[in-house]
Amino acid sequence: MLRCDVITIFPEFFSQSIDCGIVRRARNAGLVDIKAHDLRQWTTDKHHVVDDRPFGGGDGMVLKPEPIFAAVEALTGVGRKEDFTSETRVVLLSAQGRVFSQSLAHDLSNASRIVLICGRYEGVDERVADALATDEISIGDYVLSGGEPAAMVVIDAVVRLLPGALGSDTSAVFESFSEGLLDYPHYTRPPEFRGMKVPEVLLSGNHAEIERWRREAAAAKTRRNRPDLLQ
Ligand code: JBZ
Repeated sequence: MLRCDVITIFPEFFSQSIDCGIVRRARNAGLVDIKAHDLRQWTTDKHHVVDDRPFGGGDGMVLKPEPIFAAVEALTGVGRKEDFTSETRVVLLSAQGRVFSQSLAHDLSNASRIVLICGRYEGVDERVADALATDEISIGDYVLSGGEPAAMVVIDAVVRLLPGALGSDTSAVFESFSEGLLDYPHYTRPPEFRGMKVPEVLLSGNHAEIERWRREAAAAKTRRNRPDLLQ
């Protein structure tokens, strides 16, 4: 059983997203337990303040270190990255992280414990990245307002890799990246829709021809949409 704890100022963000699809099924099957925790519960002041002004000046606010260290300590019993077992990963979602990938998802799926810390405001006090997080991850080169959507992306990508998470109907469609190409185009009924025809070969029943068409269509689509994968 994989245990996932999310530290966030928006725990509600996760209630619906973890209750859908494969993630929901994996939870119901006892493969993963996911809990979102409100960072404010680890503040000690009357107004539950989690942020403060940046040293050195500049715009915006920074997430304070104390509640985050207290949260991780409360959830794991450990408050420095050197002291986590190799089974525990503490992931900081930040725009300054290394870019998430399928191989990192595989790596995380071998953990028994994942704590995800969602950045907010202009950023997180750097001592979290330095001394607490085992991993600092970004899901890509675009601007998010916070780490919550990124944490959900990581959870989804990891949970579907847990043994037994994919039913027989989905297991074949495992990873479009596993062969270094995008997946081939898919069609279903009707064979003609608003004048758009399904490629004839897919209706032919000739499995050798179908496989050849799919390989070529996948390569063409990769050339068009993701030429970087062919470099
Ligand atoms: C991420 C300040 O909190 C943030 C801001 C941007 C951001 C994240 C957290 S995580 N971008 C990404 O994965 O790209």
